[in-house]
Amino acid sequence: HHRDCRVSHFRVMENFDRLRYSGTWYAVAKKDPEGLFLIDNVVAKFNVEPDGRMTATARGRVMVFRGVSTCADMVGKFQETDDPAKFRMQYYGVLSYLEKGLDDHWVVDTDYDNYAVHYSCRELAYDGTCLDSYSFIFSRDPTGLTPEIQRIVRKRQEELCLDRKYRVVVHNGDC
Ligand code: ODT
Repeated sequence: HHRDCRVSHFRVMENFDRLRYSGTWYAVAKKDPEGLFLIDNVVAKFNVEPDGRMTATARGRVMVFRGVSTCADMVGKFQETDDPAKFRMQYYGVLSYLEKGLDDHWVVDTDYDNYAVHYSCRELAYDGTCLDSYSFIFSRDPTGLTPEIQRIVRKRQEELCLDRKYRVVVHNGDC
């Protein structure tokens, strides 16, 4: 059969609970967008502010310009949409020369305690598929995911039409 790769048909987390999602997540795999930014040692910390809004910080090694990398702290604010698992992420670097922007930020799947699958499409094609996406696989444990959870994650990667597009994100203490 033919897989449905239209972004608007991708399933996301049902009844997403931002409080259970908060805390530290280690990126263990990533599908890069065009013009890679976050390279490795990526750690994201999600918070729920007193007013209920979700925010996050991310630290990691980033590409500053072609071939030059540095460790950076990024800050993100999340705007809500009609779907509780689909946000718009407004982000900027603590240092002005770092990337800034507004991206989709979808929580595709999570069990809150072990893994999370994130997805962002930056540019849609005429047919509703994605021309430029990035996606993070997050783990609560920096050493990785169990084989059982890896099976779930692989399924989600296929459903996002991104199977075999991911690379491993190393954590070696560089940042
Ligand atoms: O790495 C890339 O190539 C694209 C990513 C650019 C946006 C990074 C900005 C992060 C802002 C702080 C947010 C933290 C949480 C992020 C979780 C996942 C998506 C980046």
